[in-house]
Parts: sequence; structure tokens; C-alpha cells
Amino acid sequence: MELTGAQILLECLKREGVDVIFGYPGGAVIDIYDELPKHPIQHILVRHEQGAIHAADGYARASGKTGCCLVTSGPGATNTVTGIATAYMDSIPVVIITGQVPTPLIGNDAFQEVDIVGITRSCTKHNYLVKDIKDLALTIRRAFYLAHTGRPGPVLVDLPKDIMQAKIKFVWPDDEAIKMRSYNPNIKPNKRQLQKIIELVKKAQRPVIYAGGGVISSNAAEDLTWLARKLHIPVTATLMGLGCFPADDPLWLGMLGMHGTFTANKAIQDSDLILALGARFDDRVTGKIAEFAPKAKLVHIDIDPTSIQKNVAVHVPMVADMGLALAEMRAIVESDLGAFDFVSAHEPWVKTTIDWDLEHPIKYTPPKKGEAVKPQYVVEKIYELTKGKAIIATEVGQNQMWAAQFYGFQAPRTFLSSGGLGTMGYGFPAAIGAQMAFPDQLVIDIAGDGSIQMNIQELATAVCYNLPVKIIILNNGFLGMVRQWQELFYKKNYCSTCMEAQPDFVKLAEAYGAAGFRVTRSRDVEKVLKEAFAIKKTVIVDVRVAQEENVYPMVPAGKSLGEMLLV
Ligand SMILES: Cc1ncc(C[n+]2csc(CCOP(=O)(O)OP(=O)(O)O)c2C)c(N)n1
Repeated sequence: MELTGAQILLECLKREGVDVIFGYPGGAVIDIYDELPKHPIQHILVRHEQGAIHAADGYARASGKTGCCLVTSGPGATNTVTGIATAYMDSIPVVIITGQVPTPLIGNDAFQEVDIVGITRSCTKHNYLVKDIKDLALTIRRAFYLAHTGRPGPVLVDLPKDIMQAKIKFVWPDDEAIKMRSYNPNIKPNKRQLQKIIELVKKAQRPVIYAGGGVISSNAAEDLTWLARKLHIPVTATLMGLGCFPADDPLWLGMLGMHGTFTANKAIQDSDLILALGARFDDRVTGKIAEFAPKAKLVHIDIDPTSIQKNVAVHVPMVADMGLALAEMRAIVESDLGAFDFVSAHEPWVKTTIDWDLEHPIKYTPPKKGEAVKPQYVVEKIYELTKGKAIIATEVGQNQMWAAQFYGFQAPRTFLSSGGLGTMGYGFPAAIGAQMAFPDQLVIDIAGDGSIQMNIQELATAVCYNLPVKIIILNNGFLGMVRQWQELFYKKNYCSTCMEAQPDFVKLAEAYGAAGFRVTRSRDVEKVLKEAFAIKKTVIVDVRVAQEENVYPMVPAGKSLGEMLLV
């Protein structure tokens, strides 16, 4: 039987396991929307296309599946670009379906035409314009294959309207057909090389594991935790790696980098062996590269060969899937157990790191009587009340760093944050995506008053689908992180960072049909949070926090990790 392009697309999405799609209709995709109700795919109508792509991204990060969004041509497509770049920088698998004007009109400046394939070339893993209905099914299959294999990432498929209306006999391409000669990610770890790494660990006196998002995306957190404990190696992680190792374990050093802990940064600078696992030596992590880990041999395992030796020179490089590499390493260690006493070998070093932590724990000055709530206290309370079991999304800025520092992440896929791009407005729609994946989980967006206003319109989406996402605004009345830089490095010239004319967030929540609370005193924080978490509704909690609180420690941009500013 012949199917239309729109029918083929939906049939393919179904077979790819897509159960939810985030989108926004328009003329170019109306044929797809016309078919959608006949398919077992739930469509979530967002209020802005940026919301659709961030929600698909949040769904992917939380669930480990590939996220999917559908938008129209022209402005619909361009509205997704920030979200595509966000997913690209953080290696998140999403497939973006964009409508396009009919093929005969392409290049004619037709109504709502943009060259979205050209625009997104540098921020997608790959992108396609389908010009012939014969290619449609294969293209969709390849898009999903590319999105989730190798180093994951966003793949865009641009679909002209006439292709959606054309008809052809539907054939589901088999696994052989989707293979591409030019695309063969190397996923197999080299066993000899792994043995060599274990030998290096035996010789090391001050080893550190530096884990990144690759550990989470390859579902390797359990093996990493097992190995760190067996080999008795302290663990630090990037922002993207939070949750790959339980924060209440004595081997946990905290996050490293610009707003990392004293202990993690000191450990990196003193270490003699660093195992960099699925991390890419971002400048927010390394600080001044020339002075990064001056005493250490570097081992780097990553799925992406172009990430290796890109920012720093490494001694032992290895291209492999992190999940396979750590599973294999675990097997080697298990078969060799008893042959080497890793605990005795590394105990003095572990003890040193614990002492550093006692000397310089992550901390803040509690408010004096009558002073405003400290934002860090709010995050601590959220952690206490949820016992580290919630899914936490964040916006960008100080709120993001306080969430990273003061919430003890216990499990992978419980922290959703825009790491690479630092996209304000990411957290709330991402939380909506995560809540769709896990309807019974507590999903919280820790927000700033600036960032939340970037995608506040998605309150309507959350309310419409009864998504009980909690938005906790750490409301300092400033674009706090920029203000902090102005304070520290620009002589307090607070130009355009004071958020005047704020909305009344409580009334705003209510206007959308959500619940709203305001907190102004520390003693009310716990009570209100409890109440908010108990309600099965979308909730905003507007917490008025100290306006000029800073995030510490801080490594000033361009300085080495050894040059931290402490509280
Ligand atoms: C889309 C976007 N625009 C601008 C920035 C630059 N920026 C980084 S942090 C920040 C301040 C964020 O303010 P707010 O959301 O109130 O959070 P706070 O830092 O106060 O917690 C800004 C403007 C950004 N990261 N993303």
C-alpha cells in the first residue's frame, strides 16, 4: 500500500520507539499534524519552539532515549537553533524534524523559507534535506542511528511540504541499509591499553578520576563507581558528569574547575595520574591550560577521536565507548583481584584529600538575623528534603553553580543543565521533558529570576499537560553571575544586570493556572518547599535571596586551578 510522506515519517518515528514528540505546528508541517492523531505518539504542544527542543533534550538526558521535536519551516526552524546548539555542545541525542517549503520553491525566498540545513550545519552532528520521497524512510532511520551512536548529538531532518504529500510504497529499511561507509565510530576498547592503564594506576601515588558527561551518556556510572572504589581512587567530575558517582562517598571530591571545590582543584594540581573519562578538557574545567595538572600523566578515554589531544596533550589516549571500556576494565580488575592492594597504595592520598575537604569544605556564610535568605541554603534544603532522589534541572548562572555545589547528586541522569553552551532558559523546558519521561518523579528546576523569564511561556505547557514540575527561583533581582563578574573584575559597574520591573512570580504562576509561593525568610524555606513538593501541580516558589551573594570558590577566567578565590 502506498503511504504519504507524512504517514511514512510517523510510521518511522513509531518504529524508532518515539512515544512523545515536542512540537509546534505551521503551514509547512500541517500534513504531519493531520496524520499525528492516528499514531501512538503523544504530541506535546509547547508555546515556543525553543521550548520544544529543550524539552526533547531534557527528555533525552533524563531517560537515555533519543528526544524528538517537530517544528514548521522558517521562524519555527530558526527558533530551535539555540536548543540545537545546546544539545550539540553537550552531546545529547535529539532528532529535529523541520518543515520546509515545497521543493520547487526552495531558493526562491518563498514564504517562511530559511536554509535551516545551512544554518545548523555547524551545530548538528549531521543534517538532511529530503528532496525525494524515495529517501525519506532511510533518512529518518539514519538520523536516529547517527543521533545515538558514537558521540551522540542532534540530527536535523528538513522535510519539504510536497514530499510530505507525495506517495510511495513504504519499505522499512533494514539495519544493513542504515550503515554508512564513512561513519564507523570506534567503540571497542583496546584491552592491552586498558591493562597498561591499570599498571599506571598501580604505580601512581596520587591518582584522580576526572569524569565527564560521556560516563553518563554511555551508562557507565555503575562500573565507574565500582572501579573507583576497588582501585581506591578519588573522583571528581565536570558539570556534565555530576551524578556519575555518589556525592556522599568519601572518595567524592566534588566538581572541578571554575566553581569547583578546593579539594577537587587541589587534587588535580597535585595528582600524578589523571584518568580523564568521557570528558573533554573544557576551559571552564582546565583554567589556564599550560598550568593544568602539572605533575600528572594524563590518560584520556573518549568516544570522539577529535576530542583527544585537542586541548591538552595526553600520555595515554584511547578511543572507545566509555561503557564498554569501563566494563572491560572492571573485568580485568575482577580477574586480577588480590594481586595488588590498591587500598593501601592510595590510602595516604585519599586521606590527604579528605583533610583538604575538612579544611576547605564547600560553604557559605549563613545570614545574620534579619538578613535575606542565602541561595545555597535553599539548595541544601532541596537536597535534604529530596534525599538526592529528585531530577534537578537548572537554568544558567549562579543558580546553576549553587545547584552543582550544594545538591549531592547520587545517580546519573538526575542533573540536567546546559554545560557547554550555557543556555539561559534551558532548565524549565528541559524539566518538562524529564517530567514527560518520568511522570511520577519529582522534577525541579532550580532557576534564576533572569533565566526563568527566557522561557516562562512554557508554564502554559506544564499546566496544560498536568506536569507537576517545581520551579524554585533563587530571586536575587540581578543577572547574578554577570553581576558577580562586574563586582570582582569591573569595579562594581553593575551595568544592565539589575532586573528592574520584575513580574510578580506568584501572580504569574496563578495567571497560568499553576500554584505560586513566595518566601522571604530562612525559617520559612523548608515549610514552603515541603508544601510545594506535595502539590501535584506545576509550582513556582519565588525565594527572595541575598542580592549580592557570590559563587565561591572561583578560579578567575584564564587563571590556573591553583589560583582559586575562596569565600
Ligand atoms: C541566552 C543567554 N544569554 C545571556 C547569557 C549570559 N549570562 C550568563 S549567566 C547570566 C545571568 C543569569 O541570571 P539569572 O538567571 O538571574 O541567574 P543568577 O546568576 O542570578 O542565578 C547571563 C546573563 C547566557 N548564558 N545565555
